[in-house]
Amino acid sequence: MAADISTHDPITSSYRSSHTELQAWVDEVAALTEPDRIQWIEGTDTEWVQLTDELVEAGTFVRLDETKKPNSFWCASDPTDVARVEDRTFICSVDEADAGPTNNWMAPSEMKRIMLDLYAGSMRGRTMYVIPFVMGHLDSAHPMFGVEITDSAYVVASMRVMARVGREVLTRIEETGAAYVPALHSVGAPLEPGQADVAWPCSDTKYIVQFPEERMIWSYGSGYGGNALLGKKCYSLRIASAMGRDEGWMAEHMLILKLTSPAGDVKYIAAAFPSACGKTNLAMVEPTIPGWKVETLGDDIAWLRVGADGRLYAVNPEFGLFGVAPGTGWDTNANAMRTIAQGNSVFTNVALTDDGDIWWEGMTDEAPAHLTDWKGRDWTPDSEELSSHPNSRFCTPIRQCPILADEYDDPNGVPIDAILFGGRRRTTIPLVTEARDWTHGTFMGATLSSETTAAATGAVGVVRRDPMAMLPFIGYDAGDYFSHWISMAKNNDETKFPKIFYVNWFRRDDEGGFLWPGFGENSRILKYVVDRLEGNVEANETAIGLVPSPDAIDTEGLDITADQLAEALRVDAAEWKAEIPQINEWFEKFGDTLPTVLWTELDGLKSRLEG
Ligand code: GTP
Ligand code: SPV
Ligand code: MN
Repeated sequence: MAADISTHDPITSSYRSSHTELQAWVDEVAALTEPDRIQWIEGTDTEWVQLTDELVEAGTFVRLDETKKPNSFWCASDPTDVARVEDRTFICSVDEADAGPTNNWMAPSEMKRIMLDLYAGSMRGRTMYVIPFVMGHLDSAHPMFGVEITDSAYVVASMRVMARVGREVLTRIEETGAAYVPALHSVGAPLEPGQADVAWPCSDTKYIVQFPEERMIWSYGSGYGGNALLGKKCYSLRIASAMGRDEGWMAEHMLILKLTSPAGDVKYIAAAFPSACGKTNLAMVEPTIPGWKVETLGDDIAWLRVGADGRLYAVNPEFGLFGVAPGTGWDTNANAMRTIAQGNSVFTNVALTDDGDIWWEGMTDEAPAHLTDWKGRDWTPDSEELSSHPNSRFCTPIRQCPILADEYDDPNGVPIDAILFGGRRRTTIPLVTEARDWTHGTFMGATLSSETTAAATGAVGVVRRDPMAMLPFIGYDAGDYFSHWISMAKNNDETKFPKIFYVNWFRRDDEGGFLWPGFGENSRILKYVVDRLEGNVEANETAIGLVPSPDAIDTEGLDITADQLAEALRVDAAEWKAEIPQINEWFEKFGDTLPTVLWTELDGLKSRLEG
C-alpha cells in the first residue's frame, strides 16, 4: 500500500502512537485516503458526546426524548444499505481452494489493486477515526486485539457499544507490542470542497473483504453493521474461524446462556441459529416453567476453547447487542426491552414516534396512530408498507441486560454442556432431535438448513444449507471447517464435550400457523435438554437421531394440543427422503475436503430411512 505521504499537507491527528508498525499503517492509510483530520478513539464520555452531537448535527442521528430513551438515537440508513451483502463478501486467501466452494474469492493481489483504487482519496472531506479495540476480555490469556480505521462516525459510535474500545486497549497494544487485526473501512463517499454531506454516506460499489493469511480486513462502500463494524462478523467470525482452525479452537455464530434448574443445578448452553432465527431471543428468554432461570452471556458470537479440565469453554467476544428490532416486544423478549429502556443505544431503520421514542412492528400489539417510518415518511396503521425495515436493529450495551450472568466478566468463559443447532424450517425438521455423538452432531450442523431472512440482501424465505449457521461467516473452506469440528473431539476427550441437539421453533401446520408457540415456551425444550443430560427421560431412536416422545416435554400450563405437539415432533420419512438428494448435492460441492465420516453419516441416514 505504498503512497507518498510527503506530497500532502500534514493531516492533523489527535495522537501519534509509539507502536511504530501501527503508526506506520495509520500514516499509510491517511496518505492513501486523504482525510481532513485523524481522530484516535479514546473511549471517554466526552468523546461520546462529541461524536453523537456531530452525528445529530449532520442529520445522521435524531436524539430521542431523554425521558423515554436517555442518551439514545434514531438513525435511518440509505434505503440501499440495510443488510449484510453476501454477494460482495470475499475470502481472499492466497490459494483459491482455501476459500472453498461456499465463499466468493479473488486473488489477494487482484483484490488489493481494485480496492486501493477505491480507497484512493475516499476519505476526502471526512475525519478518519482510529479505533483500538479488543474482542473478548483485555485480561484474557489470549487478548484479541484489532484496530479499525473508518471514516464513519456512525461506525465509531456503534463500535463503542459493540466492543471494548479506546485508550486502555491502545496502551496495552503499545506496551506489549501485541499483534492486532488491521481493519480498514471507508463508506466510499469522499466530499469535494464545499460539497454538502448526506445523512448516510455510502457507495453503490461494495466490498467486504477478509485476507485470512494476513489476518486483515478491508471493507468499502457500506455503513451497515455486519459490513462496517469490523470487529463483529469480519473479525470475530471470518478471521477468528481461520485463527481457530490453525490454533485448535472454534469461532461460532452462537448465543451463550446460563440455565439454572429449580434445584439450583447450572448448565451452560450455546446455540447456533442462522441470522434472524432467534439467538437474541433465546439468549434472553424468560422461562414459562416455574423455578427455571435463564441468564444471558452472549447473543451472537461464541469463541470456544478446550480448558485444562478438557471441557469446551465459551466466551462472548462482544460488548453489546446488535439485535433484530421487529418482533422484539414485552411479550416476546421483555429483557431486550428492559435493556434498551436504559438508553445509551442506537436504533437503525426503525420508526420514530411523534414524542421522540422508537417503535417497530411487534413491539406492541397496537401501532401508534402516527409515526415517521424508516424512510422518513409519515406512517399510519393504514400505510401499505412496514414502518421499520425487517432487518432494522437496536445497538445497545450488553451490560444493561438485567439478566446478564456474572460469568460474563470471566475471561475464561463458561464450560458448555449442550450445543443446539437450529434453523427456520416450515417442514421436515422436528422441534428437537438429539445427536447420537459428536460426529453425528457435526453431521446435523453440516447439513443445517434454514429459510433465508432479511439479515442479508437477496431473496427471503428460500431454504438453503447454512452449516452451523456459519455459511456467510466461515473464513476458509467449509469442508475443512467440518474436519476441524471432527478433529476438535478427536484431539480431545469427546466424553467431556457438549451434547448436540437440533431444534426447530418454526415448523408449520397445514394452515401455515406455527406448531410450537416459541419464545418463552422454548424454555420447555431447554428443560428437556437438561433432562437428557441428566438421564432423567428416555428418547426414541429414529432414523435421524433421538427424538422425544411427547410426554417427555413438560407441557404443564401450555396451550398446545396433543396433535400439535406430536406434529411438531414427527419424523416424516417421506420429507426426509426428499432431503437426501439435497444433502448429497451439498456434500458433493466439497469434493475431497469433506470428512469421510460425514458421508458415512449420510449413508447411515439413508439406510435407516429405507429400513
Ligand atoms: P442475528 O442477530 O441476525 O444473528 O439474529 P438472531 O438469531 O439473534 O435472531 P433474533 O433472536 O433477533 O430473532 C429474529 C426474529 O425471529 C425476530 O423477529 C423474532 O421475533 C423471531 N423469533 C425468535 N424466536 C422465535 C420463536 O421461538 N418463534 C418464532 N415464531 N419466532 C421467533
Ligand atoms: C447477522 O446478520 O447475523 C447479525 C447482524 O448478527 S450483523 O452484525 O449485521 O451481521
Ligand atoms: Mn448474527
